[in-house]
Amino acid sequence: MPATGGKLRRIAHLDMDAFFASVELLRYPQLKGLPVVIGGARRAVDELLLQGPDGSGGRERCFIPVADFPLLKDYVGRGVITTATYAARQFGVGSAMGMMKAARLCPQAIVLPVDFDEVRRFSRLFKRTIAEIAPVMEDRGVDEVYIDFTDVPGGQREGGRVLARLIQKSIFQATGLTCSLGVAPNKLLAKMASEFDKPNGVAVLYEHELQQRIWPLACRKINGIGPKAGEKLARHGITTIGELAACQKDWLVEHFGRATGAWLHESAWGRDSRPVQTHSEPVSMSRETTFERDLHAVRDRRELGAIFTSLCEQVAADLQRKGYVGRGIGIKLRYADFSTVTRDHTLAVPTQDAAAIRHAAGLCLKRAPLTQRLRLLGVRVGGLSRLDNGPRQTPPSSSDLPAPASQPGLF
Ligand code: DCP
Ligand code: MG
Repeated sequence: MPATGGKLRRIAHLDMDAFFASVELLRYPQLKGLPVVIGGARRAVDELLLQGPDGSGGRERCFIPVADFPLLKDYVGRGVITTATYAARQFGVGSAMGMMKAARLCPQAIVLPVDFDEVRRFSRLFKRTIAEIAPVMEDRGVDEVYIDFTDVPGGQREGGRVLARLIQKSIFQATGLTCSLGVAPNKLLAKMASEFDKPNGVAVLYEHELQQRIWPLACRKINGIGPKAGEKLARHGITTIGELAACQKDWLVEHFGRATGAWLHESAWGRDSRPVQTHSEPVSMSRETTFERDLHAVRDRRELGAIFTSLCEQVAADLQRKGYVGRGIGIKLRYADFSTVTRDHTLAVPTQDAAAIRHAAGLCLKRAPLTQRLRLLGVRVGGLSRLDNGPRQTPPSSSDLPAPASQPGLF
């Protein structure tokens, strides 16, 4: 699509490589090149490592011998892997995989917990570095952004490759971290292209390459086609983007509804006119945790209650730090059999208060089945508005106050 002044519209998607794991490697450089997975709880590992085997303490992180790091085969906790280094991925280990399964695939992998403060610090740093070079940048979360290259000096050279390499180099100098970019005519294609040459790669994609480079990919590679839509397409025999492109638009509208059907059609043909938005507001904030063992709503009430309260406090702290209030309080429960339910409650007055969130989340919980054991609990606050220009926060009315601590059958 031609942009103003006869220039081609060039949009980049940048995604950090193995982000949480790479951040850990910065402080433990002795682990470079080794299989490392991120998951589990922070403090215990840190303290053990810094103390050393004899408990004498005071060790510098970069001098801790590799042999002292905890291995996946010895990991006793549960939960899923957040991410893995590329060395670990060679063993088939990856994001969202259960720790137990990962331990079978790569028992010798070193396991480290995530440090969110550190991750956030590097997230800010790499985004600031980009913004100094190319100011039209859209923040898409902790490790990815879209950048409009169209009017940036060098943004048109070699289809954007020159500017992409400059950004990579600048980020590496500022942080020691690598990233990958896709540069394409729009956000949809750039997002797909940024995966082409991971890690530390740049992929430049032109409109005329759609058939050759995009159509062979699985439909799920289109950002927005999730597992459910992917399965539904597969049931109709559509697995690649090329097969999706071959579908009549009317047929897609008939089976997926007007908006989704039209969007599927446009996406398969590589069309996307969304601008790169420099100011985006978060839709929701959430915290969740997988328990060390499955917990029962009645028998483990005290433990669950404490975790539940802590999650509400964490979400409240996130809202307060970022200056948001929200009205839509939601919970997520995952049962021992991995089935998942969510429940929501809308508050009359938006809040960022932990007790008000806890109370509303408690009301949600009353409406959820609690006969099976639980493996995961999550708390979410949606319907956000900024505290400075949104509705002012008022003290909670008596009906918004937390319920008495113990209620039969509920934690
Ligand atoms: N993350 C997470 N939960 C997930 C997936 C990812 O908390 N289910 C975190 C850990 C990742 C970070 O977000 O480090 C970025 O996610 P990516 O999907 O970009 O994965 P990585 O950056 O780790 O690897 P890649 O090199 O494939 O981008
Ligand atoms: Mg990434």
